[in-house]
Amino acid sequence: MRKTNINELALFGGPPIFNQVLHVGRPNIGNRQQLLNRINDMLDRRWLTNNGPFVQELEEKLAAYLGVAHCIAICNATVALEIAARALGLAGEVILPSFTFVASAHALQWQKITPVFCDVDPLTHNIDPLKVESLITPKTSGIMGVHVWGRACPIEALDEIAQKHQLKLLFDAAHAFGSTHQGRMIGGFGDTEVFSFHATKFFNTFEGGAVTTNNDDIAGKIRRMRNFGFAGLDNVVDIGTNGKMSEVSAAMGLTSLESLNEIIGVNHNNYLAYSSELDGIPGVQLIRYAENEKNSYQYVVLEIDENVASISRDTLVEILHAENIRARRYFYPGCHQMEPYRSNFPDAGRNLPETEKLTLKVLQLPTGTAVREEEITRICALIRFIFANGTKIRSELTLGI
Ligand code: T4K
Repeated sequence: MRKTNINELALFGGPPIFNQVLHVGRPNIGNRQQLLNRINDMLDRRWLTNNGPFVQELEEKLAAYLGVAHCIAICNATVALEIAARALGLAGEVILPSFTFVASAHALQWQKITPVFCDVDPLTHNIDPLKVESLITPKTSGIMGVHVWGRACPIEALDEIAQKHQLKLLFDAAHAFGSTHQGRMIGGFGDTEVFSFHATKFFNTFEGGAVTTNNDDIAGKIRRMRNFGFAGLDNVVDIGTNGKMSEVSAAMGLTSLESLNEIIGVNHNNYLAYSSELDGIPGVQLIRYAENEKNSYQYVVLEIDENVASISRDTLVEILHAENIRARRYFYPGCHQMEPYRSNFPDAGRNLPETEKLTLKVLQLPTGTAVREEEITRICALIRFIFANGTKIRSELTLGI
């Protein structure tokens, strides 16, 4: 049902446009029978975890797909970041953007490494390399770039700074599985890169992640650290943790991999539908992915300029939630506004003006194989209706207070 009057909006008491909630991050499920077959094999083998055959097969296939020498599967990306940081010997301070999921900062802080937040380029949403150098101190040991929305962050510029100051360079590539940078797959840049295969990512292993690297020594360390530091049956050579991926997760990964192109195709079509149907709304922009690079299109991101658009991002989110469209506000409010960083660095916001603006502008819309094109058409028609009636909606909200 299309809304023709603002009183029909669910926020004002009308029925929601969808009966069931549409989520951002609804998991993509590959071929169910293939997955069940693999789980049967796994049960027959009675090999459930600890570097089992599915994990090894997944690692080989991922390394080949990414064109990288080593891929080490881990139980999730947060632990993978922790292990990568430790394997690289990071300590003291590490520079990273505040505009990222809080796991990027927590993975450092968890090991008593201080995250130093850098501002972003408002055009790319990625770390601004021009602002990195001024944050380097004698305590800095590394830089963590984040490929936000799967769009490569400024790899060459960060690499140049890292080399000049002898810093380690790692990338949080949680969003960037399947993305390229100048035609090369993300995964082989810097000292290490870290992927997330969480259920909400377009390619998932239920929970999971991986570290990739072309460096044999680092790969060896990460393999040991993932398994308590064991270098042989009874020989522990280093501090380690339990970062192992289970066989059932790897079975899901192998199955997801078989549907990878199909899932990316659906995401791409969804992205194109959103782009054309939301085109031309004043103050509203869908972020664009370069056509000459690969991307998974798993994030449909709207940027709303409150000075031009008829309503704010937060009002739009409130209206959409009432209609059962669970749009998200990644990454609001920015890591520096979350604990313990907010208390540790109360003045951080002063150096992060672009981050602070960006966190108030962006939202993500549902996509993936769980969303039908007809649903996207209805979401877009609703969004157009909301912006066309923004002034009336605002005054109705003010009157209702
Ligand atoms: N670095 C970056 C840049 C990241 O974005 C992330 C994770 C990481 C590192 C760490 O990766 P992992 O350690 O997680 O591997 C979600 C995800 O949990 C998180 O993985 C992701 N980034 C982040 C951007 O989003 P939440 O707290 O928003 O998740 P949640 O539970 O609200 O789920 C999101 C939506 O998905 C909900 O609307 C419901 C839906 N959903 C979720 C699950 C798990 C389903 O429909 N089915 C499901 O099974 O963090």
